[in-house]
Amino acid sequence: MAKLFSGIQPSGEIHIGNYCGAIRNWVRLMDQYECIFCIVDYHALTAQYDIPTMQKRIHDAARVNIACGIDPKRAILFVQSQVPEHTELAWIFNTVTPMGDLARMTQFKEKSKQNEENINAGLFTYPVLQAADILLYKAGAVPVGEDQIQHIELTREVARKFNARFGELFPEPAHLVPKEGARIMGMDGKSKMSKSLNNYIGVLESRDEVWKKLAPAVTDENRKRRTDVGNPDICNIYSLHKAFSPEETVETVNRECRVAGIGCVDCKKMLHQSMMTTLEPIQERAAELAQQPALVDQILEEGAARAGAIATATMTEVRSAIGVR
Ligand code: AQP
Repeated sequence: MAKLFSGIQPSGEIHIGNYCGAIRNWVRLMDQYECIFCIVDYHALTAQYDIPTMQKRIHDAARVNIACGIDPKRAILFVQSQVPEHTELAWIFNTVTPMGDLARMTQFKEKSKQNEENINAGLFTYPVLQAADILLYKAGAVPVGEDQIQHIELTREVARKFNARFGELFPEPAHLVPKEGARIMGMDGKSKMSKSLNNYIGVLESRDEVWKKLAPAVTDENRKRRTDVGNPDICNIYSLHKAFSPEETVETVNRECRVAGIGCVDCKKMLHQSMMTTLEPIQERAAELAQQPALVDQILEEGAARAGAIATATMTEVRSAIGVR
């Protein structure tokens, strides 16, 4: 079975963008690939973070992933910092990665603008560590949201550069992007939903909390009154319907919005229902797991041991290929 790798940062609450763009797809792909999922805590070091609560965020990220359907019997789930080969391989990859390629990365440019006071070298070489995460397991597939496509392209470039210099060792992994939900926007409809931008709906938020965020959310801004017709094609709420609602509801919304048959509030109420139908079962499982913290720890420990075995084998090959012991 081909290998698949993907990761998520413990940089805050897991939101519906992470769920639609990544985790939901991970769950669907578990039977088709040998799956390796990682809480990438070293990546989260590139932004300012609260040190005392880091372990809680890591644990919560794992818990939410399991609650979303990641099955530790069918997939490896572990924490990046527990397998030190990630950073070891990243250093070696640094030596084959052109600075110019890194400087072109959209995420680096955006995050540099957001954090002018903390443009660190780790933010710049973030995609190199990501290439190491993926290639350490020789993964052929990487399910991600749209924002990460550029980084996976760079991973392929790193694999090519390494293979050309040291011999054919790594595959060139493909990115797998979902048909719907690959780029969930924040409630302003303008910026990507992000943990760090605080414009998100968290997977664990209650019915009331979700409604408080949906109610004022921006829709088609040309639709000023209830009687005006709307254009779903430019409405974030319609995009969210496509990610959460059954086909029948998506069709109704598409049709009725265009003739002012439904208003934006009606449309948001329908979306709210669809979202909670997806989120509430996850929330129930997450609440159960919150009562069993030792179980989550054990899953992560076993995951790190399994991931570590693969990582050790790859690094033996890498060291030999580059001429060190
Ligand atoms: N808005 C989004 N729509 C679709 N997919 C998304 N992903 C993130 N945001 C969206 C996907 O979620 C996976 C994990 O992302 P991450 O935690 O590694 O980092 P990120 O992409 O930087 O996510 P955030 O929420 O924006 O985090 P912060 O604010 O901490 O930087 C990835 O597959 C990503 O594509």
